[in-house]
Amino acid sequence: MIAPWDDWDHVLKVDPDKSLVDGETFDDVMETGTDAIEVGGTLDVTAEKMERVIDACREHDVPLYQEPSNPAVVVENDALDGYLVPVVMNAGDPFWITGAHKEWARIAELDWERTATEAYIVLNPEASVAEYTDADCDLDADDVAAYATVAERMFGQDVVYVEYSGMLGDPDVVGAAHDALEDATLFYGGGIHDYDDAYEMGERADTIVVGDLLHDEGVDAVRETVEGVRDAHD
Ligand code: 1GP
Repeated sequence: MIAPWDDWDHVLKVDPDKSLVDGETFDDVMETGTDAIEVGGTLDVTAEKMERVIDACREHDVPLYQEPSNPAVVVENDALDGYLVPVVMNAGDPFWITGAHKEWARIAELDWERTATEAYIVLNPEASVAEYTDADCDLDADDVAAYATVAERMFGQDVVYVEYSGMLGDPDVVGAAHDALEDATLFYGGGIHDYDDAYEMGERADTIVVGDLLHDEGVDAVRETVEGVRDAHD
């Protein structure tokens, strides 16, 4: 089966809790050339803030996904193409593997047609995602490759996400995760700031995810990362 992300080189993650650079609008964001927008962020994100971003993006053709960090912030909005729900493979707290998901499944009728999961491997111990999931980040390339295999072969995950949120990761680790996968799509996210970072990680991952750069530097910088990954994949 062809999944939408099979064709994505670049995903832009918009944090509803952070503002855009002065003078930039969501119209500018949608014209960066990114293949998809993921609206998601930390635990402080509220459903209201999510809705505000989704509504600002709705007039455009760029696929729009919500990445809910917990069940309380899930929004139903017809502008969304779907939900990408994180599952953290190396979480120390099982709440982030099945617990949050169980709470969600019992309170809501999930829209399964539009719901998929991302198997995160969280690798920056300084990142808030590592802290609140109590992730074991002390992993070498072999460990990460093994987690990628477990995600795909045992848990049937179609997206494996090597997450260094806030720092540029080790390209060898990203490459090891990629080599371990048969068909699953490898997302890489963390610390991509420019063309060269995007090119380097794009040589190893199927899809790169850019986050803070949008809020810190703006749309021109994001556009460069789109070019970087596209050139790496050419
Ligand atoms: C965060 O992987 C994304 O979930 C992107 O990371 O914010 O460091 O670009 P950055």
